[in-house]
Amino acid sequence: MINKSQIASFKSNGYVILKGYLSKDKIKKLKKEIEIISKKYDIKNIFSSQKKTFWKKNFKQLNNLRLELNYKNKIFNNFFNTKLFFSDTSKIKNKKSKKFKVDKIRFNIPTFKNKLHPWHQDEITWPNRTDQNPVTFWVPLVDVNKNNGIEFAKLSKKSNFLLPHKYGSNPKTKLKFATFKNKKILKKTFKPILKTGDVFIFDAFLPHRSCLNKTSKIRISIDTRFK
Ligand SMILES: O=C(O)CCC(=O)C(=O)O
Ligand SMILES: [Fe+2]
Repeated sequence: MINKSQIASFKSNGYVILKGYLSKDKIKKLKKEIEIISKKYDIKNIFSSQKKTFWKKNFKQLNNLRLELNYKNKIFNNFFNTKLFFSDTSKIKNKKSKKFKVDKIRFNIPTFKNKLHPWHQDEITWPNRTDQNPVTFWVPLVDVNKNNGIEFAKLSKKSNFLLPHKYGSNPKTKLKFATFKNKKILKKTFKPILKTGDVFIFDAFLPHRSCLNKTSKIRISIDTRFK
């Protein structure tokens, strides 16, 4: 459960780290499910260290696996509706929370650059649902650090508006790969070190991007949202 000082910190900074927020057991069960479903896609030992050729060879099937987990899996769908996320969002917002239906399972595959999110604010990525200021619960299923995690801007003052973005070059993914026109604000950044069970929550205006995965293991994380 989120405490008062964490709520205060979230409000003044636009983010807060919640240490030991979920049980390790809960995360283990999600990983177990991934391992079970991954067999269907002929992917063995998905959470082990693997050579680059393994990730290359399985790239397509990993994407199919991710899509199944994201959109068709009961256990993950239940996780997207975790009661604790609802109740803590209510506490943060001082009103009854609702689901903001953007839930993603991210596969950050070793050394693959092309699917990584460049610097952005999440507000740009849902043009039909702006001004709702959802809270994102970013949940790593493996330990993360500067070599496989996520990077945030450390601003002198919390941002409350959308900064100018330029769109991605592919019309199909132009919003997904939108990035800041002016990168000067990104002088100071931080990459949280998180253990399984820790959760990072942030608002729609906090600039962030994916770290390149420099390890030999996949980084899987979930981002799920409430308003
Ligand atoms: O997990 C990542 O690498 C980036 C995720 C992201 O941009 C988000 O959760 O909004
Ligand atoms: Fe994002």
